Amino acid sequence: EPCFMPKGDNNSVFDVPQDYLPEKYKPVGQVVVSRFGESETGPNPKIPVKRISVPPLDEIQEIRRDENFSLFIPKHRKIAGRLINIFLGVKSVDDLLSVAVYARDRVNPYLFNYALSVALLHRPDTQNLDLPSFIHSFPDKFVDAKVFSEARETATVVPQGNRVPIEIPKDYTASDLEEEHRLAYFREDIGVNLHHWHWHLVYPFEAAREVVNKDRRGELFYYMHQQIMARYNFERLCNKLKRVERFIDWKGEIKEAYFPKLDSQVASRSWPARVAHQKLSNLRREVDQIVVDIDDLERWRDRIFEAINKGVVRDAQGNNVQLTEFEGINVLGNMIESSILSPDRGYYGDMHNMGHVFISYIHDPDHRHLESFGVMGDSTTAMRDPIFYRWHGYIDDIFQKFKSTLPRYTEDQLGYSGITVDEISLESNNAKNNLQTLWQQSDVDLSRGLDFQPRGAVFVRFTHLQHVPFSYNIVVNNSTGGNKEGTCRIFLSPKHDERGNPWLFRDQRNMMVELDKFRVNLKQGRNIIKRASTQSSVTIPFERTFRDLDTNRPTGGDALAQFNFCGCGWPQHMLIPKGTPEGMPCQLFVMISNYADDRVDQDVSGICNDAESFCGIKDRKYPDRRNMGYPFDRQPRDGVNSLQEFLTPNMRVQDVTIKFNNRVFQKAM
Ligand code: CUO
Repeated sequence: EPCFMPKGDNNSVFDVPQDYLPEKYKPVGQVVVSRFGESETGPNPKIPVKRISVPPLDEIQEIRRDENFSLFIPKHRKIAGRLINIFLGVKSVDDLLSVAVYARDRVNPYLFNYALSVALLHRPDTQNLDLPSFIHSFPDKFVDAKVFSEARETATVVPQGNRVPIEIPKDYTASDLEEEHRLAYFREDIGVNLHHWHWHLVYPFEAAREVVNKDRRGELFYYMHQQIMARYNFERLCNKLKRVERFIDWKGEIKEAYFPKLDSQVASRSWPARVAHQKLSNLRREVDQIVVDIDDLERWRDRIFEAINKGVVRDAQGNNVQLTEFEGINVLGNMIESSILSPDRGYYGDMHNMGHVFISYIHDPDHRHLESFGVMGDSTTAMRDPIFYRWHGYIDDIFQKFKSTLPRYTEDQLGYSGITVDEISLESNNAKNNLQTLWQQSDVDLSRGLDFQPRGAVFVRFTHLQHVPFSYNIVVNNSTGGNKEGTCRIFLSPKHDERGNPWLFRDQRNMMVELDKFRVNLKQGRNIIKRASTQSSVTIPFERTFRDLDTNRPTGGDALAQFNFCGCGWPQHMLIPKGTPEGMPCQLFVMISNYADDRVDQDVSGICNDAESFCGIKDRKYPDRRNMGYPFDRQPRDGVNSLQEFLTPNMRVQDVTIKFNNRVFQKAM
C-alpha cells in the first residue's frame, strides 16, 4: 500500500511530486494523493518535497517489497549498504527527504527503515531528528499475531475514547509442558528485543568503514552478548533450570523447538517455526545467494581456535597480528562475529553470523518450500528462540577460551591502596538486602504501525517483569591522606549453582551480571555513597525503550534528540532477574577501582550516555579504559577458588535475596 503520509503527530502529509509516484499509481495519482491528504477535520497541512534527480534503485529493488529482510544474509547486507550510501551521499536534509520519499514506495519497508535509521544516525545534519520507535513502525515483529485482527476491528468499529487496550496474554507461545517456556518472559520481552535491535543498528558489521569502525566495537560485541548470557543463565537458575548447554554438535539434533506465533504484516506470511529434533543442513539457497556447508563453519572454527592457541592471527596480506592482552579481544570480536574489521574475512569466515543463518533456514535449507528465514535470522526477533542462547553460549565460550590465556590480574592490579569498602547494602520499601520483583502490565500504542483507516490510538496491554526500585548504600573509607577518585563497579550473581553448591570462582565470574558503574569522589575518611537503581549504566528508562508510548505526551527538546542511539540500552524493567517466591539467595559485589587507571579523557557532556556499559557513547570512546567485564573478565590469580578469596580490601560482597511476587500489577500511569 502506498504510504504518502509521514506518520507524525500533526497529520501532515508529504506533497509528493507527481513523477515520484510508482508506475502503478501514476494513472490514479491525484485520487490517491488526495485520499491520503484528508483527515476527519479537513485537508492536512502539506510538507513540500523537493524534486531532484534520484539515483536508480533497480539493484535495491532486487529485494522485493513483500519479502522478509535480514542483515545476516550477505546479499541483503550488500544491498542495505548501497541504500545507506545513497542516503548518506545526498547533500542536504531536503535532498534526503526527497530521496527517502521516492524510495519509500519502491523499496522493501524493513530495508528502507534500517537504511534510513543508519543514515540518520550518522549524518551530521540529522543528529537531532526524531525517529519513531521500531515497535511503532513494525509492531508485528514484537507481539502475538492475534493482536492485529483485533486491533483492526477496534480501529474500525470502536470510536476513540471508548477503546480499551487489547490484552496480549503473558503466555502465548507454549504451554508449561515445555520447560524452556519458563523463560519466555525474558526471551519475548519487547524491551529486551528492542535493545538487541538497537545495539545492532548502532554497531552494524557491514557498511561504510567510518560507520562500522567504532571504538572497541569487537570487544563490545563480545561483552554485551556475554552479559546477555550471564543474565539468561541467572534467570534459568531462578526458574529451576540449569545453565544453557552450548550448541556444539552442529551435526546433531537440536532438542528445543520454538513456535514464534508472529506474522509478518509486510510479507503477509507467518514466521516459520522450528520443530523439535531438527538438524542443520548444508545451505543451497540460490535465491539468497547462500551456498555454504557445515564444513565451512567447521573450517572457520578450527582457524579461529588455532589463532587463539597461538595468540596470533593473520591478516589478508598474510602478516601476523598478535592478539595482545588488551586489544586481542577486540580483534577476535570482529573476527568471530564477523564484521568488515575482521583481519581476514576470507580465511576466518563469518562464523557467528552464518550460525544465525544456518539455524534460521533449518526448515528449508534449499528453498524447495519457498520459505523465508525463522526468527534467528533477524536481530529484532532472534532473542525469542531458545537456540539463540545455545548459539551465543558457544560463541561466548570461544571468547572465554581466549580470556583464559591472558595473564591473571594481580592483587596490585585489583587493589586500590588506602581505599576500603566497609559496608554495602540495598534498600527498597524499607526492606534491607531484599529485592522484590513482580509482573506489571503496561500499554503501548500500536496504531502507527497499522496501515488502515481510521486512525487514532490503539493500545495493546502486555505483561512484563518489573522490580521495586531500590538504592545502594556503600560506605567507603579513604585513608590515603588526600582526595581520591574511583569507579564504583556493581555486579550481582546467584549464590549457588544449579545443584545448590557454592560456586567456584571460575564459574561464578561468568554469572556476574553488571548492574551499574559510575565515578565517585572520595574525600578523606568515611564516605557514604547512595545511588538509585534507576541511574544504572546498563539501562534506559521504560519511556525511552518505548519512546512515544503515550501519543499525547508532549514531544520535542533534548529528550528526543539523538533518538536512535539513545534507544540502545537494557530495559530498566529487566534490570533485576526474576528471583523466586521463596527468595533467591544472591551475592551483591561492589568494587571501587582507581579512577586513574580507568579514565578516558573526553568531553561527554550533553551526550546520551545512560546505557554506556552496553552501548558505549555516541561518537566517543568507550568510557572505561579497563577491559570490558573487569574485574571478572579473566581467570583468577593462583590460589583463588572462591569469590571470597578473590576480594581485595576495595571490594566487598553482601548476601541479598530476590523475592518474586507472582501477581500482576497495573502500571500507575
Ligand atoms: Cu546479537 Cu548473534 O549477535 O545476535
